[in-house]
Amino acid sequence: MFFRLCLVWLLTEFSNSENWTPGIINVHTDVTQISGHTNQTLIYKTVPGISMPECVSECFSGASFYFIKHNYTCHCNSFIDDDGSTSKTGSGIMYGYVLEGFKTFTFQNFKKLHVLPEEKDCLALFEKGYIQDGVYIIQPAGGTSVEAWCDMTNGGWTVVQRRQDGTENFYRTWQDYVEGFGNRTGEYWLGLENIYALTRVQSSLRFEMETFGDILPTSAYAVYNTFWIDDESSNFQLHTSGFSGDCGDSFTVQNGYLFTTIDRDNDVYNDKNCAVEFGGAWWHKACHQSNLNGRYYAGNHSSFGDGINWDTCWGYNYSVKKAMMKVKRN
Ligand SMILES: [Ca+2]
Repeated sequence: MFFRLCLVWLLTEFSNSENWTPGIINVHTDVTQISGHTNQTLIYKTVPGISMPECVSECFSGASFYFIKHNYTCHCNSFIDDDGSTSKTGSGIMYGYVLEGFKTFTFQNFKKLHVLPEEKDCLALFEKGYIQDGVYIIQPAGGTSVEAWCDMTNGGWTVVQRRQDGTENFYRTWQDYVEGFGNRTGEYWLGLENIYALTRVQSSLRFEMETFGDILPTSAYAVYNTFWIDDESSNFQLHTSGFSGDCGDSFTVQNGYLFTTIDRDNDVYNDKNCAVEFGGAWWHKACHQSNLNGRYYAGNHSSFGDGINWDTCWGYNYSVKKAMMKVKRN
């Protein structure tokens, strides 16, 4: 796997970015502290006369560079893999405030910066001028910093769940679902704690799903203009309403129910655990009309209701190719 990671040190005032001046070329080799990136060499390159939004944009264009204004810096970095090739795919942005300035900057410092507050969600980043889809660090109010895929194309949605190729295991425990898991550039679950923190402000939830093209319709969406979950002491009880969409409402029926995982039965199905029965953690009743954390069956399946199902559209025997859940403040 090749990784490319963009690091953007946040400016407090973007409007002054035209005054930025180039830093010096620097090379770090000790980057193994960065989660998910090991055995790689990091190269900085200076680029003069570039604004913060341009810096972010450059992160996704394949260039790597570094620049500085006083103690505020913006990094976009490319990782070079062991075989010497650079990755042009994948993306990520991390950003923060360099307290100690460029001269003393190290990746140990970066790790400290990593946990400082950033924008609270993808919408806030979007409103700051970050218009490229990708991985950003967010810190929901009252929550902790977490990486999330931001859908900027559609105006700053924070992706909380994504299925697309079956590479990630979603048959997981309570603790995994609480904390989140997966690769932010691929399949992942953001974590119930993070979803709880994100939805403490009035938010909408949008589902987007896509089939393998062998069934109609080939895609569908559903939006709920009210969506929040309670905290862990309430087993992340679901609150949602205000459906609109183009292939039926398979989620409102879960409203008011608690989250159930394979090792934590909070559903109302006596004697059975819905997450075990249907292969996926969800706000199960007894049990579900939607099951987006279900098994990745890749289309038709003879088993009942244990795939990535959206019943009102494709029934209980078709597991979609792609599914996404994303949240945005109203
Ligand atoms: Ca049960």
